Amino acid sequence: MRPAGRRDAGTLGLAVTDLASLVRISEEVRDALEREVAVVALETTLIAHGFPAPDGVEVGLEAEAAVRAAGAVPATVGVLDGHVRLGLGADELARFGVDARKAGPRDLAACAVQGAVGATTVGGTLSVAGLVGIHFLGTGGIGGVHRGYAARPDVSPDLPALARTPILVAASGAKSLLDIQATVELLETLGIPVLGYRTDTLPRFYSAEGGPELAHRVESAAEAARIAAAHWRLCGAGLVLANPPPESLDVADLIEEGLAEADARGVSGQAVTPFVLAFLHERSAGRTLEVNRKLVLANARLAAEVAVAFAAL
Ligand code: PSU
Ligand code: MN
Repeated sequence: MRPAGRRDAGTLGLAVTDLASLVRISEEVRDALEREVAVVALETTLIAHGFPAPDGVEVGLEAEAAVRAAGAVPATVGVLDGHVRLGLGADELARFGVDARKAGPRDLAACAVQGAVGATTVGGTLSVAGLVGIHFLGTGGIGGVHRGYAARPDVSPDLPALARTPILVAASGAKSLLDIQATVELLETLGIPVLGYRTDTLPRFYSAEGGPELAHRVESAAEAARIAAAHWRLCGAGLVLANPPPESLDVADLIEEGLAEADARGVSGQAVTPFVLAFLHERSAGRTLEVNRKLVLANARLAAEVAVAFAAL
């Protein structure tokens, strides 16, 4: 096979970008998609960079178990051995360590062609899941608008990915270190509904209270599924189902400190989140880690419940 991307007159590179050779779907996920049963996509950035090793891999496996317990099939997404993959085995999950590249939508192709391990963010996972018609994703928190965006427009590609992909994402709001109000504004601009799951305000990741008011509240997974179905029928794309963390922790001051420390050390761009999360985990003596783990599992379970309710519509 010629190197991907090289083209000659006749083919314009089409042969080497054949979808089936680029995207590999596990047998379990393929079977679930064919039978139209509930499938929930899970990301790998939080496995590789959201938790210190080996916790990340454990959380990934527990999230898969939570999806199964709710009656859905997990499709963990990542880039491995030259392929964009949906559905990973335990040995494969274990390869998403700290050396994995963080893979947003812009990074998928380069990771695949270069044979790198690509840990997909919410945005990267949405891009891949959308390709095969998966409609649900569970994660910790989505990316959004970073603080200080007026000086440097650091806005997560998770938002434009949500704006173009018809997938409901269950999350405990946005990442804790963001400008939450600006993130809510941009979600509205992009036409992305945020449904509070039994809450009137957007959860602030580690803490359930104190976030901005939401326009919409739902009381059940079935209600969320019906709104998602109607949204897609009306040609809408992504939605966020905002699920308060099962256990609430106020770490606003520590986040300020972590961001200042990142700035002082010249950490920027994609490296900021992993840096600040590690800082929080360390300075809270592991308490942020515990809450983070619990909310990831709760969101995986909720995404699965909505997927199951949607399949029954
Ligand atoms: N929230 C967390 N931990 C994480 C992330 C979010 O608490 O590791 C990851 C998710 O994968 C999310 C990504 O999609 O960070 C967004 O990163 P960025 O802002 O660079 O797009
Ligand atoms: Mn960014």
